[in-house]
Amino acid sequence: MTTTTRRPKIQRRTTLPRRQTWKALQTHYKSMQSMHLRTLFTEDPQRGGRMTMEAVGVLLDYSKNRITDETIRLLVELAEESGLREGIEAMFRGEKINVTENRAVLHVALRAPREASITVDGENVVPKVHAVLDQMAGFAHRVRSGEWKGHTGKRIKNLVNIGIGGSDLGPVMAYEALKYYSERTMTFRFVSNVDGTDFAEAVRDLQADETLFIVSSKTFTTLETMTNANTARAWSIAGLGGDAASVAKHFVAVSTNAAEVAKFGIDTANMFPFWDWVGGRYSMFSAIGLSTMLAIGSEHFRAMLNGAHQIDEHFRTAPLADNLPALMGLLTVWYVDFFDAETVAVLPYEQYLKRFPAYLQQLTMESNGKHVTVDGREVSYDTSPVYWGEPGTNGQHSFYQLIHQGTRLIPSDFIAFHQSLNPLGRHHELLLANVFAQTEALAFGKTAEEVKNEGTPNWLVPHRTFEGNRPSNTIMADRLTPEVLGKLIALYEHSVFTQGVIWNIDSFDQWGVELGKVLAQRIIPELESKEEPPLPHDSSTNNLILRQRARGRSKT
Ligand code: G6Q
Repeated sequence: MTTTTRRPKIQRRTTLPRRQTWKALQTHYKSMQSMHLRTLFTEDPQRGGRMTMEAVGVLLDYSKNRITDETIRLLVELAEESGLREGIEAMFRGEKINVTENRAVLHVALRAPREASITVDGENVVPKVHAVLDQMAGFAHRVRSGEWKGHTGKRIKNLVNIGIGGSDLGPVMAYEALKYYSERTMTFRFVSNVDGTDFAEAVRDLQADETLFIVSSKTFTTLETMTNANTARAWSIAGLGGDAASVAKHFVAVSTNAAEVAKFGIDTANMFPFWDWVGGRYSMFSAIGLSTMLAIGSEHFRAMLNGAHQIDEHFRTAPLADNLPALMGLLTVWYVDFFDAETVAVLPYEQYLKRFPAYLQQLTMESNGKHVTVDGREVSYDTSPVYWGEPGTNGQHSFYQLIHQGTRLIPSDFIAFHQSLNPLGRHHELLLANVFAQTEALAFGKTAEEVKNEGTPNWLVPHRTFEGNRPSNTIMADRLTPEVLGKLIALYEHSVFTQGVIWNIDSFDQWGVELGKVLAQRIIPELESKEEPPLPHDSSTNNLILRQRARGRSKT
């Protein structure tokens, strides 16, 4: 992790709660606090249409939010006052907006068209991006066509991506999301956890002579990834008759760290680079997406980039009031800081998006889970909510109970597609009927009177009453294509950016995650050493270590 000792120049902004618009929003909130969505919809029969926006083929119906035109006006004003416009421009200009790591934040350059120009430290990075994309495309073609042979001359049939966090969650999510478009004659596996079970289960039915490993790590020093990579190398060499030269045909690397890649024994000719201005959780459109490209082919991969680029341009150019990601980010701020919402549910009604909530957890919470502003002052307001979710309709049969009738307010994003990739009988109509029914029920509920009129005995009425007024967004596109997936990801990335600008935090560092990377290092030798080690921890940690030494198998 690079840091500079000199504090960078940071523009000090008026503390958020002292801003005029923030105060105006507080006053406005008082009038909205008990305003019911039933009233808002009754008073304005056109609301559903009026509060629906479409941009580059993505529809956002935000009418079922606890807002009025005045709320939007104030939130947009807050965004202007907080410098969202300037923030967007600074990001696209390649300024080092990740101040604590002194880095530019340019995932948008990863999906810029060939002819674009985006400069970092005076260098146009777009040609480099396209050179790597071309390198990836050439490699993907050779593997998919069977031209790339394994050490024994066999065709590669299995692909295992080894990586963790940002070097895993995007690739897994994209593979699952785009499985429909994937090369079905190949098997794709993803190993992330240092728990040996992850590796063991991933390769148990694979043959080493048909298996290619992609070691994906920005730093190429991450404990989990390097442990799994070493285990994979041993497994692969053992399965290939003990010939270490086989590594050249069965291992490639994706990294920013050529020296460590070479040290591991992977020829840097088989390395796909990216750059320090690509954050881990923003890296799935870089070479970290190599497994995605191998699965879906380079044309589909480029379509995904193109989709993300369309949202980038929309975010950069659309007026804030008509700007999908900006609006989504501002609505999150509205619920978190005024309604005290602690979580946001993301509910994709698309089985292929089953890993999308897990991917979003990292994107949102690692980005905006911060308690100090960019200039190091403690915030006096809440920042990132907890994001969570599961695909519908499954969730309806479990945790939706709490969203409907619990004591917490959980703003929810419903994601759905007009067309199914697997149109079977009535399945898709039933699926979509559930999306629309859920958002309707959450917003409007069922009054005690309605429940009574159904003949419900009095004592049961409170249990069967739904107060409603539970906010939701409905996000729709025609069908889940690589291009649409690119759009969805960019939509949330920029929503996260918008939130970060309002909260005046660095959305692009992750010191809490860095801490996790060093903490275990101290305990590893205490578990592994033959001699009884001196244990300097608290009594609980010392006891746990002693018990593990006595009962675990790690003692050698
Ligand atoms: C992402 C985080 C983190 C990172 C992993 C893997 O923004 O920094 O999730 O991606 O820790 O790091 P490497 O790619 O360096 O192995």
